[in-house]
Amino acid sequence: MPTGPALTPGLFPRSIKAGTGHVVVGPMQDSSMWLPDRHSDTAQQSAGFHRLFDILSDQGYLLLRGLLSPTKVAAARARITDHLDQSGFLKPGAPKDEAAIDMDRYRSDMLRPGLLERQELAHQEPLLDLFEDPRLYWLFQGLYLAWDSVARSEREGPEQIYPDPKRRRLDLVSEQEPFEDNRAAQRDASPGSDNVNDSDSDDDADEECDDDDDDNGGGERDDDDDADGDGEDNGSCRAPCGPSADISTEPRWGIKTLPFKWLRAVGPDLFTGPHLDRVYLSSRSPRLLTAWIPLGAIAIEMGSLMVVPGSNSSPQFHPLRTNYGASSVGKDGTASGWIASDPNEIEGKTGLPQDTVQWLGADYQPGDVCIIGLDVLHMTSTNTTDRWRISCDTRWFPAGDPSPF
Ligand SMILES: O=C(O)CCC(=O)C(=O)O
Ligand SMILES: [Fe+2]
Repeated sequence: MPTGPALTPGLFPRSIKAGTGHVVVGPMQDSSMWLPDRHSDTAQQSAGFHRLFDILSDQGYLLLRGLLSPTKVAAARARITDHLDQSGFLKPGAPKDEAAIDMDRYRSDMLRPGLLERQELAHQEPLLDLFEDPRLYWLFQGLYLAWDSVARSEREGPEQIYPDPKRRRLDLVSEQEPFEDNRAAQRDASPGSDNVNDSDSDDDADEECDDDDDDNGGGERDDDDDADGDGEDNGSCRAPCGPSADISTEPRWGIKTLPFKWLRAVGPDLFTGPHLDRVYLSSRSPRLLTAWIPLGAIAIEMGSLMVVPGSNSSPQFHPLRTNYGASSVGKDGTASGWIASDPNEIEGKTGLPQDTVQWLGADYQPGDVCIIGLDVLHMTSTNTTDRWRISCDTRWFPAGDPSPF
């Protein structure tokens, strides 16, 4: 078992291993109290989503505890642990649900689950049911409506919230959609029905992927920054270019989600290094948001998503956003896109004043989701346990915006 600093799980702030260094992590704030009641009227729902959008714009993240059904998370997790078991990645004799690692095998060979390349697995029913849960569509619809409304009022002065009756789709979501039956609803959705946005941008999912020098399925990092040496499932948000990248996805309620799912089983010593998603995910889709979904309980020590609050908005981080953030990496196979493997090196490498970078994290529970935008500095802590960290990043954008790929 890897060693780390003394741990006091559950208490914040606490010192944890992050990348190749150690940092002190404070607690992320749970914003789920601002989630409106799905059955409340449109004005109440939009007020809740405006509040959530404000927090996201200011802090760069939303921790939404209990957004998704823990039962659905358990079903998705069981599908992955079955797969890991059948592929020989679980410790023999240990309860499957623990996702305990056969450490001898882990240390002696370099075989890894490579879930990023298993898009057909990510698209199996219990997984896709979770990754494209109607609650996520509902959440992103509310956030993007708030975003539109704020942008409009910045352009045109203060306005009533959602005065345009065509935008009052929140009613449709809460009254007409069977929330527990999302896949069936999605299959039945047809252009022109009430559940589907009438945007004319449906061709964007079919656009050709030009990432021809990168066939790694969207996530492995490159060797020059590979602190742990194997680059497996600890990687970046690199553009997908594989068999599933061109599966078209129907817009629903004016929202699209990328069919590529960044499904990960991350082993001991591994992590995703500090980065902004903007460097991976093309600015063609500038309002792209990510929902990071833990498939099970993930304490920080198992390798969970951490953010630097305000790094997306604060003037202090302007140099980071405009220099590093404006670069585009991951296509030429030479740069991993991480700022550093040790988060303590970020200030030195980017010219920020010392101690500017303060991390927040969480011990995630099944059903919790973390939403991040393109410009918030984030990474994952290092997995210091002997279990697989299983999670998925899913990407969302308004159906009228261009697809990032
Ligand atoms: O889960 C991970 O390892 C990386 C997550 C991430 O960087 C993201 O969701 O954008
Ligand atoms: Fe990321």
